[in-house]
Amino acid sequence: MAPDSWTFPLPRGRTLDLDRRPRVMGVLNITPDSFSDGGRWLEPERAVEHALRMAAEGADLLDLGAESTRPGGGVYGDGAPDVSAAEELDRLLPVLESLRREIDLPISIDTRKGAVARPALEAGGDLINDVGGLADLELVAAVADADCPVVAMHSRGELRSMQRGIRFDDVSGEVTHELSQSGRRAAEAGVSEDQLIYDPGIGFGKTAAQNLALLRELDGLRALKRPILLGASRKSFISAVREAPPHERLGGSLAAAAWAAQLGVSILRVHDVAETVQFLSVWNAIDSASSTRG
Ligand code: HH2
Repeated sequence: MAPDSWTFPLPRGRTLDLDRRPRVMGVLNITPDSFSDGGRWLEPERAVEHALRMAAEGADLLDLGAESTRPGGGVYGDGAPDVSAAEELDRLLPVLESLRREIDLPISIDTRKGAVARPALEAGGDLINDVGGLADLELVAAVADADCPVVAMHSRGELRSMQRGIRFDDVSGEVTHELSQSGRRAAEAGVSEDQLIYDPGIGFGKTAAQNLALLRELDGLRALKRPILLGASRKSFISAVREAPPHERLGGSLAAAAWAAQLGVSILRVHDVAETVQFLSVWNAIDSASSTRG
């Protein structure tokens, strides 16, 4: 197999095939308070409808989250309140179960808790997306037992205060190093390296300037030799460059997507699926167009 392509086995004999061309992961926030679309998809029928729309628009996988993780100490005040595992499951499971009956797309579960990850994998989830960077050993054990892919996202400190007192001397180098440490800890708990997808964690414990530097130096994460997922969609660093509310950050989100595509990111986690799919289709078509020069 080419060194820059990866095949992840999924339940029911399916696979998730990744390479250095971005796949599109559509975000479904089943929450009352997500930073860009809180409350829009809290009702299960509306959530399922929105997920099916993203699938029809060309999403390659879906990411279902039932807890907002907007960080505290910066633009989001105290950040998102804690949500119990029981409440997360109450929001998540009806949507997950009904989607699983309707579509075959890989479904990722965006959670920091093993107590959510395990039942969600049993109810039809295919992979875990952990913004906690594999800190919860119960989550790591659930991933090891299910032998499923897992996204390990970089963050530092507690969600409630991580936007305070931030310091990096070399943001890309430090993020890469800390991600490799998360991978090593997970390996000690039985997760194989083949299960890992890494994410630099744009907006989590980083200033706007550090987010921009991290994007610029994203190819430093290639040292991890694993696929990279990027979640830059609608994030506040876009507004630090040119002020706009979250639902008016499509242009900035696509700029980040273009940059990531150029650097070989494997998955883009986005809110605006149709626009990102169109953008990537044209980007790929230009990239592979035949030259008419003699
Ligand atoms: N960002 C958010 C949530 N989950 N997962 C990964 N792997 N990478 C990210 O960058 C990432 C993520 C935050 O975005 P959103 O889900 O729209 O907001 P909220 O956390 O407020 O629900």
